[in-house]
Amino acid sequence: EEKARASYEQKLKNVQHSVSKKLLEIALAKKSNLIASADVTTTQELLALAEKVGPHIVALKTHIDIITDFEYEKTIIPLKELSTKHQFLLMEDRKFADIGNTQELQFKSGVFKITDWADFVTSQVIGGFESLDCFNNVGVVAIVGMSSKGTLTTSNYREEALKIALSHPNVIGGVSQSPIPEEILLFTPGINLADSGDGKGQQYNTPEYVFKTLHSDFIIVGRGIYKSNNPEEAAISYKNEGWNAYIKSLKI
Ligand code: 5FU
Repeated sequence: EEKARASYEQKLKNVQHSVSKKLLEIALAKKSNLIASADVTTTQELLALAEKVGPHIVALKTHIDIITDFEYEKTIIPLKELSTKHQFLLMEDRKFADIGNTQELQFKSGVFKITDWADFVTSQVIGGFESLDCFNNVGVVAIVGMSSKGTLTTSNYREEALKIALSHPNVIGGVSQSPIPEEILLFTPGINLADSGDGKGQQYNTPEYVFKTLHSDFIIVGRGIYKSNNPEEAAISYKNEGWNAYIKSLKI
């Protein structure tokens, strides 16, 4: 028997973490569940993309370590300004995967100083519960299951990963290609309307599929947007597809 998903309004009443609240508030205000993945390699491309897609997204996901000309002042300060101007959060997809002490150093030190600007980060939970303690000023999205072919995130792994995700106060949600308990938010990458894969192991689904079958909360779209001839138009399409699929999934 299928059960109707919890709405963003219902989730907003139940979530505790301030970052979860912000994400849900932005989703409702913009009628968007879209996170754009900015997998571009220069500051100029990053800022140009943020300017174009900013009004249509709830968050911009970065891999900040792929920016060739990264400079805190030239990259992060204007990016922060754009996030305020267009009301979106910054999600750094660092996928931390070490012991707590090392993750803390990677989070707070080096050139990126992720702790100073990210609203939320992704982390593997392979290092165990305490490895997530250092992220106490941001939200954590736990990697529960990956979208790539042959991933080792088997059902046993996912079950154990979820135990950590559900019990750790810093965790706001999980990345997964399977349903997860509705107490935390579900972020689903591997979304593309035109392709089913990328020839490098990525596997794609449509927004319609993931809202219906996984009860996802947020879709993450990379190449579908930033590789498009018109990234703003593409963002609007994914935003509308995602929102319509969400509305449909509210009905049993
Ligand atoms: F955790 C994950 C995952 O399981 N699959 C992913 O694809 C993260 N990702 C990220 O989402 C990946 O690192 C890319 O940044 C993005 C997907 O990009 P695409 O261009 O839409 O395939």
